[in-house]
Amino acid sequence: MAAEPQPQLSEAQIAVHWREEDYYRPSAKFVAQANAGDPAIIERFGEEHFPECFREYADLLTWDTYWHTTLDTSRPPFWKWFVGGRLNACYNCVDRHLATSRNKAAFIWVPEPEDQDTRTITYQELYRRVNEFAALLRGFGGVDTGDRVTFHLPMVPELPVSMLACARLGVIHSEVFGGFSGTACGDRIADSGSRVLVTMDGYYRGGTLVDHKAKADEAVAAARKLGQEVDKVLVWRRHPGQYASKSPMVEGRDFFVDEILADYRGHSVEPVSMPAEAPLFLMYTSGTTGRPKGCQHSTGGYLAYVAGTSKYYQDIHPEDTYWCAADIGWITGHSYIVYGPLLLGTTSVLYEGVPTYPDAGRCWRIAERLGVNIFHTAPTTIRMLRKVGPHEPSNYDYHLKHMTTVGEPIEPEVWRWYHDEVGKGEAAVVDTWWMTETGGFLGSTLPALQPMKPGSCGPGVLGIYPVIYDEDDNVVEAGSGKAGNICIRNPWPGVLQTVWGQPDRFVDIYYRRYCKDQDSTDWRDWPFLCGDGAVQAADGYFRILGRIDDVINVAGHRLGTKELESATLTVAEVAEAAAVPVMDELRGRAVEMYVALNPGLAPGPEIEQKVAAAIEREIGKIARPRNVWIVPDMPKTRSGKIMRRVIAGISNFADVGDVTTLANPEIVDDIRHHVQSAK
Ligand code: 6R9
Repeated sequence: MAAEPQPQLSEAQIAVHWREEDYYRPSAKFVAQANAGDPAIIERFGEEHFPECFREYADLLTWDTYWHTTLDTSRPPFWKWFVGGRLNACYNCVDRHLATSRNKAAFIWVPEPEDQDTRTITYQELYRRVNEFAALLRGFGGVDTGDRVTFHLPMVPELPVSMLACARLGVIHSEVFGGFSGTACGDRIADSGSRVLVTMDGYYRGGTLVDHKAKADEAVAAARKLGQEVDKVLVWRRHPGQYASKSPMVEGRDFFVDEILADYRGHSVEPVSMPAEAPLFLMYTSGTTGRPKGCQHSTGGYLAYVAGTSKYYQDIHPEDTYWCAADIGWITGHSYIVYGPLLLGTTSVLYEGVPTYPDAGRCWRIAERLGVNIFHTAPTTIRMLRKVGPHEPSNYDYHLKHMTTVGEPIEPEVWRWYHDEVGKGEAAVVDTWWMTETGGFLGSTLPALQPMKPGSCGPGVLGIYPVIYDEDDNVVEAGSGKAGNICIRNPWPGVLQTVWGQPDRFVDIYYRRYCKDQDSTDWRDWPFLCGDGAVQAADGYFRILGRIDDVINVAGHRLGTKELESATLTVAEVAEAAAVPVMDELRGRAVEMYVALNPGLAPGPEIEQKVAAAIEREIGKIARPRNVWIVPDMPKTRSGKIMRRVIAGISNFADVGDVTTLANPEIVDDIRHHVQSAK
């Protein structure tokens, strides 16, 4: 197998200059009620207590069999947590709350459009629905423990129901973000080897009922091309009894879940007791090369980690009304909409729609009406809300004790708006830095114990010991003002177990760069490469500078430049393609595509349209480029590599850096003239 190219920090990332921000402190009222209010917790998770400190997280779960070994490091970096332990994820999220909270809301679903009633799903109802769907999956779907099932579902209660039903059976779920295209879904079906696809006929987005089932047909066809047959497509209906899609149901393959469920009414399924190390789910994400990778998360370690971080960093108590306005199709939704909050037995808001539809007050009306007291969202949403309604929150009577941000660096100015306007100056804010691979938070502040600093996520979270290395493997000291590659020195229970089906790639991507000794079974020799550039201030707080690999983070979604370029190359006229990020006021980054055409073809708007359409088809609307630039040639090194750094410089009106190593330096001015005069 070809070695994974190792990412490099860009020059712009190495030379960072910024002003240190002032600290903010939470209110005495918040501190008094916080789950982590005693500084002794920081001592308990000190390095000298590793790995046993994580027992405190695992003790938040109910185990069928207690584990005998907290951490097994015998086969690095395939760490094993809580070895010997057995448990069931669904039992922990649902069944165990019935004794005390049977009729408490697990989810309050807020559908679109706004005039539709909210729906409360109690723990009892969740239990019933999960059992029935688990019985259907086993009986009708023919799936069993260890099989994979792919979901392509939007923000509806049927998504957590489907996840928990799989978890009950020990079936590995793989949810593909509903906004991704059918083709993208098909790739993931094939990679995971799923024979069952669970989808929905339609869902509401910005007030209209979107036809979603059509994507299932594309997904099945795309999977077939890659050699994977889908036997059954299970279609939930947004309005049971009515079909919201124009796509025909395929006889013998497609089934309406609401019809089949009639045979499983009242059925229950024993939760399957799984080893702690059994995979719970796959979550695909983009990386430097090739196809998206299926990050495999464990049952025991992952659940312990999300329970602990939800309790101490999200400060979730069972009596809270918690709203994470992210999508479940993103790791944030798995960890901090579904598993973490349910493990703690709280009430969560699940929102189908767009935060700014029909107007800038929608979120604040929901918060007011439902009494939301914890709010979690991404900088891209915060920027959007600020733009459309900077003073809107003050029109509503809601009070948040705690707020979170995740997914991208947040500009201090935007952070302050979030704190002052959305939080009304009353809420503690945590900036949580982490990634799909890590299961839960890596860097943040304990809200009652560590002050907030706009623009910085904070120190490593409990039990996480980060380190920054430079390109020559030296440790970059805190307070040096230098940036480097941020790594985590130790294993932790939430870290991915492997890349599904590609263990060598897993080792290569995350551990090869800074491994000190490949033969060592000492975890200290195996730092985990996070993939971000970062700087550590003298106070120990980290400021994250963005991805160092070829990933463009658009509104919190990781898009691989390779995937964008492959999609572009499906257009027959295109000879070469390069994707670069440009600054975008709302979405953080947007994509611009540069394409060179096959000889003899003339540029024109039809080709630009075709490129945009191809990207939308292969990846999804989220990836649609802001501009498609048709250029006579790409700037290339003498070895033929396209110099994206140069193109990105042009797109952003920035310095393109040194071009002396280019094989065709004259092209730079040509492209600059063409692009900058058109912008
Ligand atoms: C959870 C999630 C991961 C990448 C990550 C980093 C960026 C996430 C951040 C942040 C600055 C934060 N990122 N949280 N950057 N501050 N608080 O986002 O997972 O979709 O895999 O993205 O997002 O660059 O490497 P994922």
